[in-house]
Amino acid sequence: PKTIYLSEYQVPDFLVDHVDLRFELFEDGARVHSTLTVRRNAEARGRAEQLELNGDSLTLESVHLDGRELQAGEYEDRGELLVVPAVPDTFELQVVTWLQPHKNTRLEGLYKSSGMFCTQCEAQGFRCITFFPDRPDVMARYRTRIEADKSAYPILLSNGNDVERGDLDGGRHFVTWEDPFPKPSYLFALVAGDLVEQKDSFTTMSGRDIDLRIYIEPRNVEKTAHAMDSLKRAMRWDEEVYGREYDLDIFMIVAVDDFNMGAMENKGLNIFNSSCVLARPESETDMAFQRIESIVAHEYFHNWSGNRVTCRDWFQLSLKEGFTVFRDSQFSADMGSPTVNRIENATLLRTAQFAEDAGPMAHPVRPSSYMEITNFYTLTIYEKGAAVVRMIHTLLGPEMFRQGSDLYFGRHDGQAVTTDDFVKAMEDASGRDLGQFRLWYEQAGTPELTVEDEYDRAAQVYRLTVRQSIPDTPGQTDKKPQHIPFALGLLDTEGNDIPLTLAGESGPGDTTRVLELTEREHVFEFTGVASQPVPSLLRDFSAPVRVNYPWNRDQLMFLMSHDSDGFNRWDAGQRLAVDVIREVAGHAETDIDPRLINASRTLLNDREADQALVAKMLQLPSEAYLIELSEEADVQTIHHARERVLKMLATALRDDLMACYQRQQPAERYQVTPEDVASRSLRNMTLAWLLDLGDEQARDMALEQFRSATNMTDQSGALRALVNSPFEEERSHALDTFYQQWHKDPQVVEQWFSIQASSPVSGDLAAVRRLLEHEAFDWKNPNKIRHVVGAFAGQNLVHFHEQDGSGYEFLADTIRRLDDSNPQIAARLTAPLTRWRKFAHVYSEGMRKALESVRDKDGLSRDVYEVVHKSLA
Ligand code: DPP
Ligand code: ZN
Repeated sequence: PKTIYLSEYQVPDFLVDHVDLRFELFEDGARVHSTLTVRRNAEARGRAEQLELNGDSLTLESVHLDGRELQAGEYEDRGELLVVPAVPDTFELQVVTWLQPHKNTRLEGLYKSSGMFCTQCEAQGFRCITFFPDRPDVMARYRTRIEADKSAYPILLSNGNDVERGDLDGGRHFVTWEDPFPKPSYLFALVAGDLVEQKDSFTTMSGRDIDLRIYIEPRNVEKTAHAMDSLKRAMRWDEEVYGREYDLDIFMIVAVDDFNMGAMENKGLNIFNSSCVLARPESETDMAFQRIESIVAHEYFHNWSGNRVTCRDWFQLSLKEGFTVFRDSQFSADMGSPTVNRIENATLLRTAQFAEDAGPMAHPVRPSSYMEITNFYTLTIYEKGAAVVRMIHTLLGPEMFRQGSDLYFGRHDGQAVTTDDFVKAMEDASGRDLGQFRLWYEQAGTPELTVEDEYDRAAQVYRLTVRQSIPDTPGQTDKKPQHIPFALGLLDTEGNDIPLTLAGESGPGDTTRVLELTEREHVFEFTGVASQPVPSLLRDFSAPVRVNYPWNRDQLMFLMSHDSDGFNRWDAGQRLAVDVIREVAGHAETDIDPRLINASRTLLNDREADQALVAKMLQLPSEAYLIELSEEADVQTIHHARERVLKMLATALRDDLMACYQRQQPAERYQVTPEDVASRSLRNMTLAWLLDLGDEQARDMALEQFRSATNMTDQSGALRALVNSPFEEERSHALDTFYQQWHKDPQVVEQWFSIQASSPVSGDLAAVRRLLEHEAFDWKNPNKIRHVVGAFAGQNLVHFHEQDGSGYEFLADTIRRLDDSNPQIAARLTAPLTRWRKFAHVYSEGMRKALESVRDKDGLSRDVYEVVHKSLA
């Protein structure tokens, strides 16, 4: 496979102004008639004579140039490229292709899922539909006519507004859609199926009425209300916070069961993985409700940050994804608990993105090369990209940031632009110099801050020395220091914030200050500090960096109870727990520090504190995070140390846990408020801890909760606790009952799969193999694969990392098997193996061998090839 470089970017030789598509859909295939209005790009004049169009897996039937059919020899079909050697400056090109959507298991381009036709074109799926300059800087207006059997496919959808419909011979019908906004081909979409329509409406800030529709299979009619509400909230929020109004008269969402990603922001016709849009309290958990709210918002927000202003090339992917994730997380924070939202974002970054940034696939937020672009839909592009936008927001402040975003949208509406254009708009609006800040887009790797302090009692001066360094990553060494907003506060002996005054400043300043780090080393002197303070560093996780400072356990306890910054209260607790787990790791006789027990007891009994934060603070750091923090991770030791701390805590706190459980009575009516979510989370966490002990009273409580639950959060919470308990009989009985109750609902069955595949108690490899044989498992459905194989390799670390290497071999087999049918999913599943260098030798050897066995497969896809070769390099 070929590597593509950002430095080789050239403007397109030809532009397409208009695309006219006609789809004839049949059971055994689809014929696509495409008519392109093409002109030579003035900016590329003098370069190419010939027209080159991308294609992938297409059967070409005919080519017409300005109405004349081209003969063999007048064009060349090279499979991935259609070349027409001699073309005039402007012309009309008509191409007819034949596809087989029912055989499309890659789920890119046009395919069938549960009897409906649907599309996925990002990043390069449009070329699986017809020959086209399939790159985001070619923006055209589309008119799409869909023809299909009327009874099997009564609903025919595409982007824009429906302008014409009618009946055809042979029981067929057609609908024509016209999208007035020029768009890149990756935003094209088509759906045809026997779907039910749920309608609502929204009045925009300028008083226009928008028709909102969600299309689902009939069995899902009860599951759309939450997505519809989320959509309306997102539409209102984007008007209020960003001044962005929806532009078409109709906005549609379609739910699809087989989907490689979470969802897709196609213009006016968003297509969603069912698991990211459908929910009702009885069958979906709080987590699903929250995920849906944020993804519906995310895709909607793309209408401006992505569709109206799009990416020039795929190296700029974070232009739309980083910004849109930032927007959706601002939205979620406004809808729920901002602190919890911050904790969740930071957790994802610190466990998964930091690991990616330290691994063989590390890349900058704006990569400089790739082989297969679908491998770059990463946590770095999305989450670190969002953190970078958040830092601009922090540096500029909300008002300037809004002026910057207004300028960006106004200046680039209808254009395909770069991350640099985004930063430039922020600079121009604010007058700030973000020159050095741009390194965040160019340099990979997680910056590390090492902080030292010194207190001069006589002078009442507190001196803080901050050094930054950025580790080497593949292809990048000796990095320049970055511009880092470093928010901090200082706590006095009472636990109050000290107003901060830097040397040379007059008068006391704010209690949280954002220091700007730009050099390798800074010394900050705070004056008028009356006693030795405890520093609260990187408040609200103001930058995606690691911070090293030698807090002792008493200081961490102090921060846990006094820090005015909720995020750092939580983080202090995490640091304390990490420290305690590390202390007992490999030492079976060591008792755990009573301070951790006391801190947890205080939290469990604290009814005044924000319960959402309490629920988060009680969770021990995950195994994945502990691995990320280790030099040479020993998974088994980490797992057993964490388990032992959990058991000792649960033993010491049994009565407090019982009391806390009893206090969390289910609400009358299910609501996804931060308070109710926190209460259910506490309820299920305390239950899980107690069951982990093998407590019989807790077992009965779990059985009762399982039987009487009126929502899925409580029912699956009880099921999970039982599955992870030593009570074998109750476990298998609960699993059977649950399956009988829910086997008709694929989304619940996914939960049932993942609870088993991720169980550190019962989810060993043999159990996982049995799940693959289960009647409900389907190798063609990405969600099923993710919930069994993905859950096992990604969450069930103790079993995946069995020292005999069986877990690795199993994953390698799975990747080889999926490489032919769905390379995107195969490449995604490879991620856990790519981190092999992070692990102790007993693990890393087996992981490397497994990667090699994938590498040696014949006909490896470009997707998997890139991941495996980079990992072994
Ligand atoms: N562009 C999609 C999203 O992140 C992913 N395909 O919204
Ligand atoms: Zn997105």
